[in-house]
Amino acid sequence: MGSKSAGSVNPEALLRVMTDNDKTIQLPNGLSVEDVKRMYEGMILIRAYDERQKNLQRSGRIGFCVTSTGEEAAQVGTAHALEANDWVYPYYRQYGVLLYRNVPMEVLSDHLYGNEEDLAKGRQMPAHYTHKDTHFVSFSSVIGTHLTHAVGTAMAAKYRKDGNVTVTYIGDGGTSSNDFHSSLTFAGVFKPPVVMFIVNNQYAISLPVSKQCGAETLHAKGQGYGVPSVRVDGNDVFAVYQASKEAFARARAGEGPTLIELLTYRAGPHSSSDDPTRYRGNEGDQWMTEARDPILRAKQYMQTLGIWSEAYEAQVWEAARTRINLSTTEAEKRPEPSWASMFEDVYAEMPASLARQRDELLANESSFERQDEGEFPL
Ligand SMILES: Cc1ncc(C[n+]2csc(CCOP(=O)(O)OP(=O)(O)O)c2C)c(N)n1
Repeated sequence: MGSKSAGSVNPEALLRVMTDNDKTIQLPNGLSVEDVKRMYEGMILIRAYDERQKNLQRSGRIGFCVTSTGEEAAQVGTAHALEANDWVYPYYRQYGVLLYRNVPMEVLSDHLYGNEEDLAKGRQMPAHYTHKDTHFVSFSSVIGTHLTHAVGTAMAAKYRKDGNVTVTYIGDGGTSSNDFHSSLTFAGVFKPPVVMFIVNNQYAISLPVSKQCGAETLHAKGQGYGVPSVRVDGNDVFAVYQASKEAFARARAGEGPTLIELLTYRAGPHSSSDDPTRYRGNEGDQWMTEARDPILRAKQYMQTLGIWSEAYEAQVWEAARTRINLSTTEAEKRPEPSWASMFEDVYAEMPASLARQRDELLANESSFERQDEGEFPL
């Protein structure tokens, strides 16, 4: 890792495996050709999912969506290094990590529609995915609050000595939140097995990083808390994997937390309610090139290795699109959650006052109209 000591932060240092001119790179330790293909296919699945989400939203079939186009490596590179029982505290842009953990596609599609099979029962905003079986914890829209929960979960793993690592992700904007400070303060002192990824996609909605923070890099923030930190080319899937693997190994060995800044770019809008051309023109197009797009960069590397072909590419896209389209088509047919479900999961035994309200609502259901959610504000 570039910087193991919290005392040294070099703003020039950026961990990269795929360089601009040299396509004869050495794969990080332990990565096989099968791994490379799995990572590549994982990135394409995210992009295909985004393509579908966008189309569904623009044609009025879902209310809102969040995409992560251009940030696929910052998800897949981390997910490939995780063990099955590790805990994940994402924010709204890491559904690619969930996909990479082989959850059924329905988990994502049902949530997109907020239908009766949605694991959040339609009570969360879209893009607040959750999946208990893979330790993928639901996100609170209040930016940063999940960071302290992640550190707490890692603290529990330390007490239990169960060997699990907790990872959490926060955007560049989120590093200005109070909870970023609280979580790093605690992590620096008690040294639980937690790895915090700053997904520096260079914007917090319309605000560029230069207007969010006076420091030259965001990984520099780790130094003040005594947390070792490293800055990584977040569009280089192999570098992201290498930094993640090293940090997870340190955490499992009892050596405590790591802060990893993944430098990437949000090529699309903040959400389906945003129009980035209004604050940055066509800047985003410059990040979808062979030199910068994480998928195109990995593809060039695979071409050099002789493990990429047009037929392979077509087959990977076809499989991804078919899987996603079948699943979203089914999700669209499922009914919305029942009104009675609003009253569930609050108390182990429903108090009589709540039961009365539920019965009254159900007795008068036909006199209420369901409201379309319309445009979301974010
Ligand atoms: C505490 C809080 N403040 C403001 C918001 C509104 N908000 C939602 S997303 C967002 C931008 C977050 O940007 P960043 O952390 O860089 O992540 P990105 O969306 O770029 O991936 C803001 C300001 C919020 N949800 N919570």
